[in-house]
Amino acid sequence: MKAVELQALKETALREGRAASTPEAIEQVRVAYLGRKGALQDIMRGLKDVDASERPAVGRIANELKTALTELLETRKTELQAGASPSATPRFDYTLPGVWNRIGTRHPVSLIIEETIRIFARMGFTVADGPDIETEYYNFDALNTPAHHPSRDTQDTFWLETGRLLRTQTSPVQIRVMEKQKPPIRIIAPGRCYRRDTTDATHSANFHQIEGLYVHRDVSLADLKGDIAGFARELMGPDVRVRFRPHFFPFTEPSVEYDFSCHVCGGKGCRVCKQSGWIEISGAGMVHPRVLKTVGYDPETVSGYAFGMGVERIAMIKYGIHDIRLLYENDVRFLEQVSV
Ligand code: 2U9
Repeated sequence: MKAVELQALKETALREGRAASTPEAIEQVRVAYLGRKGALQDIMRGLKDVDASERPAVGRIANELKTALTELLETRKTELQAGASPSATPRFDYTLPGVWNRIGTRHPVSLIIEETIRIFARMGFTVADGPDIETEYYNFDALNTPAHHPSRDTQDTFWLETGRLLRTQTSPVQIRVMEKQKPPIRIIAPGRCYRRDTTDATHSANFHQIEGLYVHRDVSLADLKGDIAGFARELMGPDVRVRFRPHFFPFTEPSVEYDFSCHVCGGKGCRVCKQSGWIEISGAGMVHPRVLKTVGYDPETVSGYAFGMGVERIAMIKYGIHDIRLLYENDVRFLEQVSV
C-alpha cells in the first residue's frame, strides 16, 4: 500500500468513527480497522513488501491511524453514555398545546337514511335491499313502465353491455320482496340509484333513494297520508304541515306529490320556498293493480301504498345545503358543520 492510499484510509476510518452513533456501530468500526483481522493488521503484515522509500511514511501513518482511531472511539463511547444518562433526556414540556385528533362525523346522507329507517321502524317497517345492477324486467317492466317510456332511454339510464342496467330507483327491491313474500308487507328500501343526469346544483348521476311499500288488506290513500304526515313531524318537528297534490307515475294509481310547509319561514313565504310557503318533497301513490298482479297478488283482495324520496334532496332541505355537489366533495369543513 502506498502512503497516499493509507492516508485516505485513515481519513475514512476517522470519518466512520465520528459517524458511529450506537455502541454496536463503534464496535463495528473498531473490528474493521483495529481488530485481529482488521485493515491495520493487513497493513502491518504487508509492510515488508512496501517499497523501501515509502516504508517509513506508511509505518508512521499506520501508527497515527491506530492511535487516533482508538482515541476517537473511546471518546465516542463516553459521549454516547453521557447522552443516554437521565440528566441529558429532554424534559417533558407540559405547556405544549394538545394535539387534536379529528374524529369522523356521520355523512348527511347517512344521517337521513338512518333517521328515516328509525322513524319507519316504529311504524312496523323493516329494511330491504337488492342489487344495484338490475334487469330491465325488475327496473321497468314489473313496474308498469311502458316499453317506450322516456326513462328507459339510453339518455336517461345507464345500460350495461350485458343488457342489464344500473337501477334508476330502488323499486326493483320491492318487486323482488313481493315475489318471495305474501302480504302483509311493510318495507323500506334505501339505496344508491343511477341516472344519466348532467351534474349541477340539484342533480347527480349517482344519488340515493328511500322507497317504502305497505301492502295489506284495505290499505288506503288515507293510510298513506297519515303515515307520511307522521314521518314529516318526526323528521322536521311537530309544527310541519303536509299537502298532497295529484300527479302521475306509471307504478301508482292514483299518484300524488307531497310538500312540507317551509321549515325556514313556517309557511309565510321566504326566499327558500320561493314565497310559496311550501317545499316539494317527493311522490307517492297506491300501488298500481297491474304491479300487484305481476307479482302474483290479487288486487281484488289486497291493496298497497308506495312512496319514494330522494335522500340528497331531503338532506339539502333539512340542513340548508344549496348545492348537491357539496355532499360528494368530502370536504371535512362542510361535513363537520352538518353532522354532529
Ligand atoms: C312498487 C310500486 C310503486 C315508488 C314511488 C315515487 C312515487 C316518487 C321519486 C322521488 C324523488 C323518485 O328520487 S326521485 O326522483 N319517486 O315520487 N316513487 S311512488 O313507487 C313504487 C315502488 C315500488 C312495487
